[in-house]
Amino acid sequence: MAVIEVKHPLVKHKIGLMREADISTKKFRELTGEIARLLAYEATADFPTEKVTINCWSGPAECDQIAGKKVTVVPILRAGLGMLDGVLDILPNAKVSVVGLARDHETLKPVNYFDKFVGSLEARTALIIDPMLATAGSMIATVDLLKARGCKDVRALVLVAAPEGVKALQEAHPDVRCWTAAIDSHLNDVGYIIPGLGDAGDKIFGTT
Ligand code: U5P
Repeated sequence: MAVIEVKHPLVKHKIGLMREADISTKKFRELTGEIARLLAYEATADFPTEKVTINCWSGPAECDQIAGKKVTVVPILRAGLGMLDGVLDILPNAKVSVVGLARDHETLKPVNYFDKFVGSLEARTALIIDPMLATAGSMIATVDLLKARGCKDVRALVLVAAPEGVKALQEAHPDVRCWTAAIDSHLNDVGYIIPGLGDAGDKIFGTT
């Protein structure tokens, strides 16, 4: 299953709150960050750990430590930036790579206008963040860019996915796992997710 719907009650509650039509920018931003944190928690559940001995107040103690997992978080500009702080809250040492993709409103296809990747991606887990998986064009293009640079472990976090995007991502990149807070009904004829959240970038940046 390449797209995993997180069914935790906190996630379901928070994504429901985000659907309110008259939600404030402040509330939308806060909930984006809170859900991003919970999705990152789920998406890192299989990270391997190793035993290390530390100097505890009571003497030497054996503890678990994440074993050599290096992460780069990859926000897709600009809406993905809204999820960045939440993910970095629980992965404070992660590097950040940035991909700028804009949607051509006529073709609905993503246009890559900027990217900046951290050093060696071969040894890193990439966690792509973008609030919406609609056609999945942006996500697929970002995975293409990461794989072309040698990244072997690519994961994604989105708030809401459309069935059309789920199918497209699975077909293009069956090895990529994507955690989502909801899988919605469908895409409308201009590529918005229904019921969805509207334009997530506009809501996070207060554009409208
Ligand atoms: N997008 C929304 N709301 C939608 C559908 C798409 O904000 O209902 C934006 C997101 O910002 C996301 C991009 O970055 O479009 C994903 O589109 P796509 O490439 O998956 O079609």
